[in-house]
Amino acid sequence: MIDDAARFTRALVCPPADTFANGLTHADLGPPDLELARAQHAAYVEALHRLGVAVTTLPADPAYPDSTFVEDTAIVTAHGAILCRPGARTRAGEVYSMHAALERLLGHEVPSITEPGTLDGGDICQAGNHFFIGLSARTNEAGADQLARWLHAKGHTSSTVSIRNDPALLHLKSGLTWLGGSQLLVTPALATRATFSDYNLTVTAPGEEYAANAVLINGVVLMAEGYPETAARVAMLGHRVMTLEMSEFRKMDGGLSCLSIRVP
Ligand code: CIR
Repeated sequence: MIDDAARFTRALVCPPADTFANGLTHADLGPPDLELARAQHAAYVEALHRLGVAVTTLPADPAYPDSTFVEDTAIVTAHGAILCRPGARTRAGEVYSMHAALERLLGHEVPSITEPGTLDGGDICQAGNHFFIGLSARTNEAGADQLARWLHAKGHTSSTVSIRNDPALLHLKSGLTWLGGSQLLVTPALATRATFSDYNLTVTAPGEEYAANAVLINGVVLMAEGYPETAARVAMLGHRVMTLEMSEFRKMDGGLSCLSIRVP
């Protein structure tokens, strides 16, 4: 049975721009290969199509090298959408094109996180009706508080999880994925957090922490290619797993979830 919160009919994406290699990164894995990144992005879009998702593609904007990581610009739930206010200065302007695209797609006005709040979509993990809100170098308390109030008004619950002492995680979802029901996929560092104690945790295999960022969509778990032990652990839960090459996005600190905004 597919969890309602993991059913999606539409998604928004944005292919890597010519300036992709100028984006923010601490990965130390060398510069990305733009053509390969574009091929990997195309395969990602193709996978969404195969899962029954209608994909809206925003034009690549060279003014924003990180704009392919669309997930950071908005939160979309079955009850509406809210625009983020990205914590990195160079990414702030990415929200304008997303705002227009979302309002067009949803057919209604989309509110926004406002100053002094900052919030990146990568810090927001929906787990059914509950939302984990990561407090990070990008998402501050004011942003988390604004989102929590918006979510509660829509009937959702939420709680915050600080990742500020975990330098390996850029965003909360860099180390956390909801796999439906009470299942979470987590890195070893997050597995010890009391906030997840009521969940069934699948922990990434040693050296495979990058695989913690995955997406459950229409009954399939999309995972990064190259992390076989973690993929096997997820499959052991009974999930259908589909893997995608993400090497060029990893070089820019991006995970699989960052490449799309999924819309119910
Ligand atoms: C950044 O540092 O903002 C981008 N280079 C990577 C963003 C990845 N987004 C995500 O994990 N949600």
